[in-house]
Amino acid sequence: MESLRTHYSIDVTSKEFGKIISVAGWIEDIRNIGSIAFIILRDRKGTLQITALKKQHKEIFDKLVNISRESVISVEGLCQQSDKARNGYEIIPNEVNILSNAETPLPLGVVDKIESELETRLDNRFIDLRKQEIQAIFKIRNEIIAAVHEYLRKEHFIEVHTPNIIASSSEGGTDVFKLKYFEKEAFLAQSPQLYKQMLMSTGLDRVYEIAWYFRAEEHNTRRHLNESTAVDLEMAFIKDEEDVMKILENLVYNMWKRASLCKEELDILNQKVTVPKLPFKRVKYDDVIDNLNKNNCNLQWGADLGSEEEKLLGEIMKKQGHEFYFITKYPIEAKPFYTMPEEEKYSRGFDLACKGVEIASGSQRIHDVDLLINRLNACNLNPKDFESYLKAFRFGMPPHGGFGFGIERFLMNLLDIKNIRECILFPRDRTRLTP
Ligand code: AMO
Repeated sequence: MESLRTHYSIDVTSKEFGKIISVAGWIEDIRNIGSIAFIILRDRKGTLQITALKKQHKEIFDKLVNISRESVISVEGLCQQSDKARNGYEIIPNEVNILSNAETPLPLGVVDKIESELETRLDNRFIDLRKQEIQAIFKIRNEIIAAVHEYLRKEHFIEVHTPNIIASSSEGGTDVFKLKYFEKEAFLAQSPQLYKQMLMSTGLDRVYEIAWYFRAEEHNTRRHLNESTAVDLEMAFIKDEEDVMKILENLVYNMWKRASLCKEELDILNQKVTVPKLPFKRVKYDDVIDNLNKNNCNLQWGADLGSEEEKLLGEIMKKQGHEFYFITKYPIEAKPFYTMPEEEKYSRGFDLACKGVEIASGSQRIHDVDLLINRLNACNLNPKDFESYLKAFRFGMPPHGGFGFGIERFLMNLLDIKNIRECILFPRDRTRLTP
């Protein structure tokens, strides 16, 4: 089915040569060499050249050379082949309309050679996003999200939407944004954890959500956001966490594969994407600690890995040929209250890392309500605050598990982007609340 086009969004092909066509976009550049002017117009497809000849149409020539850069115009004119023009054709205008004037000076250049500071770029994100290399990130993001829907629906997961305004903290931690909810206190959800688990008691036994995470951690790092997105998933009737890990690695594989098909965008970003091989390596937490301590770390059993240790582990694993690896059998004390314990000290919790950065974490969950209450108490949480969640475990709850997989972390790894703020349109961090 052909998509609905607006009047101006023409993909110029050789079929248009010799015809009068209409185009519209932003003025990227104006080169006036006296008798002739070259105007580069940009739209979502790329750029094209408008060639204005003074002696042919003085009024139009004057109008075009006096418009400020980044103004929006529409042009009607003859499309003709030209070996000298950037795309092999040019448009000779016979009508020009200014749709919106850009003020001067611009807060940020679109095609300037000088690189601006990230802060300036984010302050002026609407202009930053006009750059083709920045747009490329979000076009790839769009593709990988499409791959998520495609793969998970094929595996019979249904997409759900759970509340973001909630009454008790979803991850049990203190890093929650509080807000006033009429007479009550509420929180912004750290994840859909409690709701996706409650859904496991309903018979909707495979669910996923493209979720918002709100985290009030005061960190200010290149890989943390205070508002981020994730693919969050839960599935019932599992044998153990291995069933969940299989879905996760296949999901990652499909997302990576879809990204590898974005040739145009990857070229713009000068990136190559190599689709990973399945299955991903599984390493037990105990072996990770041993391995790191053999490499001059001094980690106590039970500790969570810091970013430096994660990085070192990434290097060790890479030498062994593994860019992706699961860390499995975490100590129960290092995992949230809902994680299924195993034996005395361990759990059925895992992380998935890529090149030394955690990109997902998940587990088999506790489905027995008494054990869940024990774990809440052990984590110094009050079961009373979780009553509406616990209720769903009292009337038939199957064994289940799931994971949360950070979309911005994924993009950082996929495209080798150094700062996570580049991977979300309007980042929220410790100091940024606008735009
Ligand atoms: P966790 O807290 O480990 O697990 O989060 C899961 C994944 O989400 C991403 N992520 C973040 N990305 C950017 N900035 C942040 N502040 C941030 N916090 C998390 C990471 C991380 O691996 N409920 C569990 C998941 C589950 O067990 O289903 C959870 O939220 O990629």
